[in-house]
Amino acid sequence: MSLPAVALVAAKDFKSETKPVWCPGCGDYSVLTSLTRALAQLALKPEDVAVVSGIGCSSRIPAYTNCYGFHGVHGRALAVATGLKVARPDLTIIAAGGDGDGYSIGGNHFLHACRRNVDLTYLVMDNHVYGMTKGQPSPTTEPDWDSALTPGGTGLRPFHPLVIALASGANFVARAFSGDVVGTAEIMAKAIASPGFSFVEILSPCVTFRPEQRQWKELVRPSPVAPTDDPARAARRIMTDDGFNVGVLYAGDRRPYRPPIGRQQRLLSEFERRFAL
Ligand SMILES: Cc1ncc(C[n+]2csc(CCOP(=O)(O)OP(=O)(O)O)c2C)c(N)n1
Ligand code: SF4
Repeated sequence: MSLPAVALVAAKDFKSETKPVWCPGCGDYSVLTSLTRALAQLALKPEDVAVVSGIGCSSRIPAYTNCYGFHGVHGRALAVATGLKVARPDLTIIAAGGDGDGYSIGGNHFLHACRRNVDLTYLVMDNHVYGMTKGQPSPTTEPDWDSALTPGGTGLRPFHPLVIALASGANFVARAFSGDVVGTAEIMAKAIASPGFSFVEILSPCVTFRPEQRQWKELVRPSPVAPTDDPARAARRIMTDDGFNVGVLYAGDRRPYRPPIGRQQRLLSEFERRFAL
């Protein structure tokens, strides 16, 4: 049997030489490993992929890959990722970050990225806390989480990212657990391969500020049902599970939004003439 002319890229080839500065035991290490496995599984090459992030511990991820990377400003990963995909449709775009970055300061961008359904994949490493800035509650923090910064808890109802993504128009919605490296890689590969906006919420423990999240490994289980393409059924399932069912929960068939590029360029002088008083 003859060997392929070009060697296939292995997962390790997607890792950069930059050593992560995450705390020992942080779930984000495993997310990085799953991402590199998924990209290798899809037979992509590092130069085919751009990883775009905001700010936070989890948002450091682009630097740890060998792909094109953009470590931007807090909450704006999806704005950059959307623009990049529109300008460079040939690239596979991964936007990544934390629950604070994506659901708090970036919450509005999250809604509209789902609605636009541009072909990209959004990975949120959700640890229900702002890790980088030392443990403030995030939109997904439980209302009774007692901490030095929020004695007695916030008392606020948590944001429900999966159902919000579904209601806003995301075409692929999944939940994963960082501790299951192989399962998370498979979910990521499906998300990347699915056309349109794919959202993967990854439970990724912050062992420093939420050490109790180490127990998540006892709580997660594979979703007992196959993915559905019926948004109403998906919404009912997601609203009624306990947050620990892992797998692809919704796979739709909305056509991705692909605005034309290069055809509608106008000269600045044309606009100036139109707005002249
Ligand atoms: C405009 C702006 N506001 C606030 C901050 C401070 N800040 C940096 S990271 C962060 C939250 C990070 O939390 P999350 O996205 O959940 O990521 P994690 O560190 O938990 O991975 C905040 C509030 C900032 N860098 N920029
Ligand atoms: S503070 Fe939390 S989220 Fe940040 S690197 Fe440490 S364990 Fe991970």
